[in-house]
Amino acid sequence: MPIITACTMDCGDACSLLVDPDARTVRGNPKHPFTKGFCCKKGGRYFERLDADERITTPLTKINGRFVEATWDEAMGLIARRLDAARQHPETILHIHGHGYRGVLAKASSILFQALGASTTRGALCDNTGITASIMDFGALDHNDPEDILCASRIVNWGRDLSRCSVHQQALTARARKQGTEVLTISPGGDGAAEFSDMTIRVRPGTDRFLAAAVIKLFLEAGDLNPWVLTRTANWPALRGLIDGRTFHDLCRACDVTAQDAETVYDWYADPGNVATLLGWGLQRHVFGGENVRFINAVAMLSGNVGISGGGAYYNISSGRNLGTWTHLVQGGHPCKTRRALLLNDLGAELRRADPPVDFVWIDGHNVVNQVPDCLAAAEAMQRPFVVVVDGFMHDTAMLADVILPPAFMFEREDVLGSFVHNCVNHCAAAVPPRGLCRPDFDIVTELGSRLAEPIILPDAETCLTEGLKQSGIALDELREHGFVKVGHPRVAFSGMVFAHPDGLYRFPEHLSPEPRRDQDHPLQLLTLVRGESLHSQIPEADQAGFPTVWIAKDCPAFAALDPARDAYLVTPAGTMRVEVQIAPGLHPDTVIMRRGGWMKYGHNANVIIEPRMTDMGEGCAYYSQPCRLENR
Ligand SMILES: Nc1nc2c(c(=O)[nH]1)N[C@H]1C(S)=C(S)[C@@H](COP(=O)(O)OP(=O)(O)OC[C@H]3O[C@@H](n4cnc5c(=O)[nH]c(N)nc54)[C@H](O)[C@@H]3O)O[C@H]1N2
Ligand SMILES: Nc1nc2c(c(=O)[nH]1)N[C@H]1C(S)=C(S)[C@@H](COP(=O)(O)OP(=O)(O)OC[C@H]3O[C@@H](n4cnc5c(=O)[nH]c(N)nc54)[C@H](O)[C@@H]3O)O[C@H]1N2
Ligand SMILES: [Mo]
Repeated sequence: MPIITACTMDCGDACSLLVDPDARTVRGNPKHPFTKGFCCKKGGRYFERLDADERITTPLTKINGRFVEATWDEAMGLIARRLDAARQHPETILHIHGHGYRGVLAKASSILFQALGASTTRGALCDNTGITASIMDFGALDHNDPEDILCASRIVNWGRDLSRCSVHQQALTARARKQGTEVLTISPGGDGAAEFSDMTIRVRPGTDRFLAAAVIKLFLEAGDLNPWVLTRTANWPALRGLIDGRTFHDLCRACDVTAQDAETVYDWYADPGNVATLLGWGLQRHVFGGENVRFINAVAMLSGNVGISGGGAYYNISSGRNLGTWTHLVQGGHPCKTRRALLLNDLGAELRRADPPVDFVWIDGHNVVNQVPDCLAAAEAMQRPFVVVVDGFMHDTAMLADVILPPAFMFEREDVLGSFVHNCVNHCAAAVPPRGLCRPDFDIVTELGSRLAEPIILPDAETCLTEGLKQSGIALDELREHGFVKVGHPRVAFSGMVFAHPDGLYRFPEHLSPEPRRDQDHPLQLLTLVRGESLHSQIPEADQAGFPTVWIAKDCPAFAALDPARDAYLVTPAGTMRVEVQIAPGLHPDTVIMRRGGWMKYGHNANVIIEPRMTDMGEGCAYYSQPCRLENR
């Protein structure tokens, strides 16, 4: 009998899944309104990860530079002693938590270290730039129900890699197309988007704000802006001033599109019928990523496509919006009001500078040393403190640990979670027992709290789950039985163009920043994009043989200059990597694509040569503004 469970990986599709514990197979739950009976490659092959030979299934402690097996009692005793010592000065404790596993119980480590008053991280590697931008525009993070896209006459897929990052949104788009909805994709190209689009437009990466501004310019020139829409906005004169100050051709040149392409985008928004806009997360991983998002939202707004069915600007919703917290049920601890927070984007330098220095680090759900820019600096800085990593693989972060604790992964432990795309709360059931000595993170954290000299006592898991579900009125038993509950929200966000700012009005961006000048020695731009078959760095080690591949277009200047008979290197101001070069038809000529998540120990991690660069909003990470070149050596 298949068991209904759910994926807890960091992905907006957040699938409800049917797991056959005997056959060890996974498929999508046909009853779930978003999953609709199928799942992606990374979820479908998750048992490969659970059953992998290289999985760590016993606690390990490092002795004289080598990992040796330990009992849970030994490992936890050692950690509790080190934590008790560091607790004299709580800011010397650092907690680093990623979104490697999501859920209500998954919050346990953050809640424990908050109760300890430990240092934490600030800024974000993922989507915070676009979130900040969207909140500045709309006053809150919200979008129409994902299914409402079926009511659109046209869809503008502005930079989402649907076939890799969201197969369910891809399926919805395909359904819409069957009904006659047309799809336009705007991206740097080379992504295969033509397969699910009626039309594609290639933009210079990082510069979408200029394309959006050119479209607004055409609206102004045509004089067809809806006066009522303008009454729903607070600062139209400021945006208008920005657009008036630039020529249409300068705007097109800045984003490297033809006048005809910009006119096409204008037609898509200006023609009769409603237009839904999907905003990708890639376009905000640039130094002006926040402005990019704000200008795209502005096009959706000005064309009258916000607050209506079949329209809307889809960035994300908050995955926590349908769930509550259980922090208030914790006993013990004296959390400080203001915790020290180290900037994630430049973690190595932040750790080096930290005063008082960090003595104890707890890392869970995050291959952080692999994923931050300048990851060699992060690795170096991790040598000093006592480091505990809760993870099941010997990746770049785990290798630096003093103690590795093996967690039970999804399907092996229970949790409940939401999505940053749809409004279902899913139940992740423990469908199979944990392998070896692996234990749920919640149990590990609970035990750690209770072992401290001054204990911190967490409520039991049942209480936490019940508390987390209270706000949406979901009964845990009902959720356990059905596997998911859809939480009611208005189908249309910001209906009637009433926004969440106190005055109910929309806010336009008030700056249009020039794109930084290209460095002559590094004329290309490195995009480190997601791979379809795995999530971030959760890549089987066997797949990381040889040299990593990069893709360029045939009209990239490096293509003619490279001698295929000689070794190729990817070079940035931060360093050099040996690579294999392949062709991606349709890719912007100044762009190099590498699929992200490869490990340092195999020479596959681009973050070794990516410099820390901040985005304009939300302390995000501008990975994709990395200048580079390709050369033979
Ligand atoms: N299979 C798989 N799915 C995933 C993940 C994964 O690792 N693997 N990760 C999950 C997570 S945490 C996230 S954040 C999302 C990421 O999902 P996405 O944001 O979709 O992924 P990216 O590959 O970062 O970027 C998407 C697209 O943005 C385009 N792009 C880059 N720069 C620009 C630009 O300046 N303008 C425009 N218009 N387009 C641009 C690229 O062509 C790329 O195809 O996916 C989630 N889903
Ligand atoms: N160059 C470059 N780097 C990037 C990006 C980029 O665009 N370019 N994008 C960034 C983005 S969008 C993101 S979201 C981050 C992702 O960065 P991370 O959050 O570090 O992502 P993963 O590599 O998936 O690592 C998650 C880890 O969680 C572990 N894990 C899974 N389940 C559990 C569990 O139940 N318990 C515990 N304790 N651990 C578990 C996995 O084994 C894995 O090692 O990377 C960022 N890194
Ligand atoms: Mo992400």
